[in-house]
Amino acid sequence: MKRLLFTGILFLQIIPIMGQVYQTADKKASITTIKLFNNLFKALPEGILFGHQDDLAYGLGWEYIPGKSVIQDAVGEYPAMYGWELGDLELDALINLDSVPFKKMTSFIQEGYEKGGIITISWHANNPVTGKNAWDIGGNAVASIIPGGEKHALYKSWLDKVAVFMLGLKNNKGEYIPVIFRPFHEFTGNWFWWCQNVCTPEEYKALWKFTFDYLTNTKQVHHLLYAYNPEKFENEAGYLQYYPGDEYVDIMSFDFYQYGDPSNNSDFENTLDKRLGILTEVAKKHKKLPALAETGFLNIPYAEWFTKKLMKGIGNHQISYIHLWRDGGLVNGNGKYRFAPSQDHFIPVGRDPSFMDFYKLYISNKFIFEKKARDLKLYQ
Ligand code: BMA
Repeated sequence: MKRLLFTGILFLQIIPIMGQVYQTADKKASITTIKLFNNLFKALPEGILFGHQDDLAYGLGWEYIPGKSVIQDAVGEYPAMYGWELGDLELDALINLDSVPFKKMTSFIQEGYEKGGIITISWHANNPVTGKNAWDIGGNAVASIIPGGEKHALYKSWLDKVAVFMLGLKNNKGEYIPVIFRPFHEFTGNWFWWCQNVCTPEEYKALWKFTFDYLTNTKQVHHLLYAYNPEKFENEAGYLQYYPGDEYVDIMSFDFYQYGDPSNNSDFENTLDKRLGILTEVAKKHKKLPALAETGFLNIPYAEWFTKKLMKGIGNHQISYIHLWRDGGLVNGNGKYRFAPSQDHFIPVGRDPSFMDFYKLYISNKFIFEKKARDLKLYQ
């Protein structure tokens, strides 16, 4: 009897996760999170999910208009992925560093999820030692917040707030909405207090592991997928230099932007191609999802950037998603810059010259927007 009961319980636990081949880093991840992770692997041959930061909150010349979306304005369909940002949450602020109220952010996350899209969250946390923003690299901040460091207790109090926010993300059935969490990104740069110029690999790994353990084991947050995310790297060893280990990471990604004048060189597409090659190989070996976590060309001054540069660089690499960075909203950015094309009358010379090119990307069938994402039933 006892044995039967035991087998029964075991069986019940196994049924919902049958056919789930890929293990999430959080061994207690919610069923929906495990399903999302595995469905994203299954979706790899279907195309690349297309995302945009702060998409539902604001765009050129508007903010907080219910139902409005930058991508939907451009192509008639919402994106498949919505990115949001936690910076200043740790200070108990009601609005984030880009002027998005956290309460609205929670509703936007629910809205994106109900459309069948996926959610990713970054965190430009303030410098815990100097009290300045994320771009202040002073104070050996990472060494100071890991276990044993002077500001460790402060960092724990910050994670308590992150946990409260994450635990407030529920769907209309009361289940937690899975989130791709991408803290301490672009660490191979030199502009954040967690970057490689001010933080050793050991310190970074200790920070990552502590963050993971604290959120999962202490705070019981079990609906996060963790995205590891350098900026530049030249080979697999370079990519893995700050890697905390397979048991702490679900997604392997990187950020890569276009700078300069792309009309006279092929640097962007060549480097993107090369790095995606390294990424997809290493991700396959480690059974992680490969993704381009941030990309774009500020104001898109090269009208064919989307097809001739971005799509060219991506080529046939199978990655889970790409994510365009945010446009400048009315308050933060003065409505003056953008990463996504726009049909708005705020563009001084009529329709955004890159718009038609973006439309070509949209109809290329290589990318997944709202409708296909919904058809893929990523959470079931
Ligand atoms: C950066 C810029 C900043 C913004 C930050 C966090 O790359 O867009 O303006 O505050 O991301 O979203």
